[in-house]
Amino acid sequence: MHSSHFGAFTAAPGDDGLEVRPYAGDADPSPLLGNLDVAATGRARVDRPYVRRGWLEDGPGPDPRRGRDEFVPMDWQDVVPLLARELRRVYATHGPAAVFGGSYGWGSAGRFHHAQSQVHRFLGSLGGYTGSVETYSLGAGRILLQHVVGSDAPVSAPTTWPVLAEHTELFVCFGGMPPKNGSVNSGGVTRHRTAGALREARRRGARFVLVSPIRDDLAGELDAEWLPVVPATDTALMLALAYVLERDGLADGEFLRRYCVGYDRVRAYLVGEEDGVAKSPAWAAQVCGVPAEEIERLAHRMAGHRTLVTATWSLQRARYGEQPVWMGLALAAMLGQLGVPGGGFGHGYGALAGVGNGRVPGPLPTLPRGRNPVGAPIPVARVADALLHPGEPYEFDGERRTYPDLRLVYWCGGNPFHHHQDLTRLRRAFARPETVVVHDPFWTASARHADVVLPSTITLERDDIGAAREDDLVVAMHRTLPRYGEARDDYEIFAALAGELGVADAFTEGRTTEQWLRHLFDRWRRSADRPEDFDAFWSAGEIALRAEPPRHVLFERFRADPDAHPLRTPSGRIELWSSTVAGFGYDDCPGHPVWLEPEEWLGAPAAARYPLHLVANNPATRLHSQLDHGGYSAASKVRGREPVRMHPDDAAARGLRDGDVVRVFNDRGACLAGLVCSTALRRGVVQLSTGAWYDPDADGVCVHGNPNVLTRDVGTSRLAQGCTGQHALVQVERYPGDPPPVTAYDPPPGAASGT
Ligand SMILES: Nc1nc2c(c(=O)[nH]1)N[C@H]1C(S)=C(S)[C@@H](COP(=O)(O)OP(=O)(O)OC[C@H]3O[C@@H](n4cnc5c(=O)[nH]c(N)nc54)[C@H](O)[C@@H]3O)O[C@H]1N2
Ligand SMILES: Nc1nc2c(c(=O)[nH]1)N[C@H]1C(S)=C(S)[C@@H](COP(=O)(O)OP(=O)(O)OC[C@H]3O[C@@H](n4cnc5c(=O)[nH]c(N)nc54)[C@H](O)[C@@H]3O)O[C@H]1N2
Ligand SMILES: [Mo]
Repeated sequence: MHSSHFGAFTAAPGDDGLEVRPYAGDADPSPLLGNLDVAATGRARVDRPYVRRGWLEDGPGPDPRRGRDEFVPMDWQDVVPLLARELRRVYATHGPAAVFGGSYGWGSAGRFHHAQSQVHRFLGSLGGYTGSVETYSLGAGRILLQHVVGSDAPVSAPTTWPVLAEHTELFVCFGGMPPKNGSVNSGGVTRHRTAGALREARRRGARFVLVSPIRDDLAGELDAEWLPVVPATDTALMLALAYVLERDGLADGEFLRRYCVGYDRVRAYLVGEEDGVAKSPAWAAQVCGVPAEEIERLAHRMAGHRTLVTATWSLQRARYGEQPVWMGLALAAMLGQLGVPGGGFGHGYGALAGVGNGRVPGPLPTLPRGRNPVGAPIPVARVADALLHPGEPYEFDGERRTYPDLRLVYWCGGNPFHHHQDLTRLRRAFARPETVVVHDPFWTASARHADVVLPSTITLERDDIGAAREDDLVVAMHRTLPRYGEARDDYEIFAALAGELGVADAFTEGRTTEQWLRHLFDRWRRSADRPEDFDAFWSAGEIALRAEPPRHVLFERFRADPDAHPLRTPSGRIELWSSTVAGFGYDDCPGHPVWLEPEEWLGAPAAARYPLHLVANNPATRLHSQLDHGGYSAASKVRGREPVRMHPDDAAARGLRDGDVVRVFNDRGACLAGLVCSTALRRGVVQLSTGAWYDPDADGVCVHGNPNVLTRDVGTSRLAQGCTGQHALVQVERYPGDPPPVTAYDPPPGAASGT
């Protein structure tokens, strides 16, 4: 057995590369397994340690050549003392806060070789590091929910699938529940249940409303009614639905009085007492493009049925992303069905396979991350700001903070040149530190922008234990492939560095990898009170933690008795108006949900020059940037470029045809992509998913199709400072002449090419 973020499987080297068979117990295995074919090849792999020539010859220091320089091959025996010396210098001269070890990223499944835990333990053993908080996934949603319901329960403990499948009559899905996304779960997923649960609900007679600019955000078999909303305007639509409920006496006054605070403020805003604008269907229709009559009708349907309001995480991965989450919750509160089986609110159903599967009780076998005495982590998506503006102040969740002075960046298990916005700016930011270290199995753009590149093994090249919070099994991840080239496990790399730096005992605790696996297993077994022993587990390949997801209803206890089970908010109630948030005085996130016009949407002045709204969503054919050169991802490319989808009318207006190589651009940058015409898109909207490996030409144009050259590097608001990468305004035109070759998977100058 083995495990990945997109499913468990068995694999063996075969005649045509790696032969992969999905785990037999998985009724709905992920097509992303189709990218593993390249795992047995050396394509795009880092074969040995490398050091950037400019850094080697001129020493550490800010350097605009990062990402354009050539590399010098090194032996492990030379690179380990070299890097150890540099770490010693930086810690001694600048202290631990000067080391950025946030190292955001998904890495691979597997609890011991979890790259971020490894790098955090290692840097912790050296005295600590500046870390990061929150995620690119749902930074705004989680921080907002902490304030308004006192926890992230709508994300981490939402009503589970069996309950929805049985009780929900109407699913109103803002952003849908994209089938492509349910295939993935952080830490692994052995049984994919999302599609099956939705099918069951449909069979029972549940109806679905999809509110999204893109039709395929819900499975076709669910027969959804599609409301092709203008991107970034969901809050306006939600406000108008709420307005109708209020106007027509359909709001549940009893629920709002007993379980919520601040509805009077929301009501005043809805009816126009606050700002003179009634948030009527006619008002919203002008903003969101959904006709007023349809808004009226939907509001009445919602009030007349057991209704689940669900919002994808994409809604909050955009400017003012706090608002649709808050307003979605407020809308559900007005329906009075929070805490009722099948009704209420969810945030992120379908975003990950685990959402709605319920949590397994008790601990999991995980590697302790160790201590980090350095406080004041940065909000994760503010990394370029931190590098570019050391010592400058910024606002975050009610605090005024100062960016640290970062001198060394250490990344292990993430790909910032995949996940961050405005990559041209990120390049400038990466020119600032004195040293950048990256561990990765592959020559990613982040590795290319490093000074020291250390080749990690891939998960198939090592033994590990797989487990995830919302999954049914603990998986024995058996080593399947020999190591490529001179790749080493991150653990071994850190152990060697720790030895050189005199902290071996603190880091390794004297254990080999195998001893660690047994140790983590035994510790888990004791605390979870399990009978199995390691050897039996290892040969069986799996341990079942449960057979089925539990039946759980969000806010059920709170509903039963809000005095005995108050929420962890200042009022103990759902805060539709938050005195805490209001007290921060942020005009970009005031005290109750509001419609705020983002700088980039189809109604903004900027749309005169860039009239298309880009949806840069998570990719259907891979996990982020991982295995972009794998078979399933490669098959989706158009003339070697990432597909950009567009409505045929928008294409015709530009004289474009299916299969054209096009240039997608705005003031921040440009990329090439391959055109796919599709009526699944609302007119005026184009979709270019994330994850094509960044491949900048001399002018910084990504010739492969990474949308993060186009997105804007700005926080959701001063409250959450979340990632806003989902949206940008762009224009699209035909690329004249022969497009340049894509070289993203070829090694950089000086490095050997894998086979
Ligand atoms: N425009 C835009 N941008 C976005 C988003 C968006 O919606 N729009 N979505 C955002 C979201 S939600 C997320 S979560 C981020 C994801 O961003 P990331 O998590 O950074 O993306 P991955 O491609 O998964 O990067 C993981 C890296 O770890 C490496 N790796 C795998 N296994 C190992 C290992 O064992 N050891 C080491 N050292 N490395 C390993 C992989 O090769 C890969 O380079 O992207 C964000 N970026
Ligand atoms: N196959 C695959 N699955 C994944 C991932 C992956 O890389 N590949 N990444 C995983 C990760 S880390 C995360 S965080 C989740 C992310 O989960 P989400 O954030 O939910 O995923 P996205 O695909 O970015 O966006 C979902 C859909 O929202 C719609 N949308 C965009 N903007 C708007 C808007 O303004 N209004 C409305 N109503 N809809 C909008 C888009 O059409 C898009 O397809 O996905 C996870 N699942
Ligand atoms: Mo994410």
